[in-house]
Amino acid sequence: MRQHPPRDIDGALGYYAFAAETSITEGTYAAARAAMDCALSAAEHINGGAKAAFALCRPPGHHAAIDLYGGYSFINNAACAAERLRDLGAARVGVLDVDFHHGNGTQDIFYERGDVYFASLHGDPVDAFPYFLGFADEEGAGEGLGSTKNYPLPRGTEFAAWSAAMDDALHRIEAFGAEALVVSLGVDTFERDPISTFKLKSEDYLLMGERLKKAALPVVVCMEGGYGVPEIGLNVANVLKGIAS
Ligand code: 5XA
Ligand code: ZN
Repeated sequence: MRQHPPRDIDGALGYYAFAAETSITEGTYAAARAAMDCALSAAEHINGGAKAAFALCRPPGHHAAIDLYGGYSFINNAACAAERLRDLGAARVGVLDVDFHHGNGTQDIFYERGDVYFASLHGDPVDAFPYFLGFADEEGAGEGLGSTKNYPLPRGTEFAAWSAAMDDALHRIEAFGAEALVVSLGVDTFERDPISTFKLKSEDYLLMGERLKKAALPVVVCMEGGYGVPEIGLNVANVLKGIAS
């Protein structure tokens, strides 16, 4: 129980941070705010009739929880998009997180909500960031019980096993009755991503996009992680091509 946020900046930094790698600089708020606005615009595009919209959010957002930052995330762009879709009339929204890292922030935000289904495929938190959430036995609580689904996957996971999990997640989102979908897209699932351990190949991202298209829901794609390799753009473009095919 933590009921008294410190007034002192050093204390506040520790109080609101769940990880130690995320710096705050002079431009951080403006950038985080712009990323959120980008996600909100994407949500408004699909509410206006577009089948899909891509929000190239930087910084990313899926680790930002109700009152915690970390993992380079300050404002949860995908959660803001989902909430905007709800405000604009979607009765139920699905959020599918396909970044290598669990979307702990998104899960936290919607954990007790029965109107937003959150599913995440990610490295097993036993040995992958963000470590503290993302286990298979986290299923939501209160009105949200049954609206959270985690797929922790082992090191070295290849597309066959990965896509079977995505298929299951999309079936659940469909069964939930989602009227719109928000995808937290990280391409740090790529085989040569320097900080992750999955083994997806560039051509797999095309298949990922085609499967998302098959879900036949208007979709907002929010950019999350992906690091240090020249294939980042290709992999993202392949997902978008698949959705647009
Ligand atoms: O999806 N999240 C990330 O890619 C950030 C991971 C930060 C690890 N220190
Ligand atoms: Zn990531």
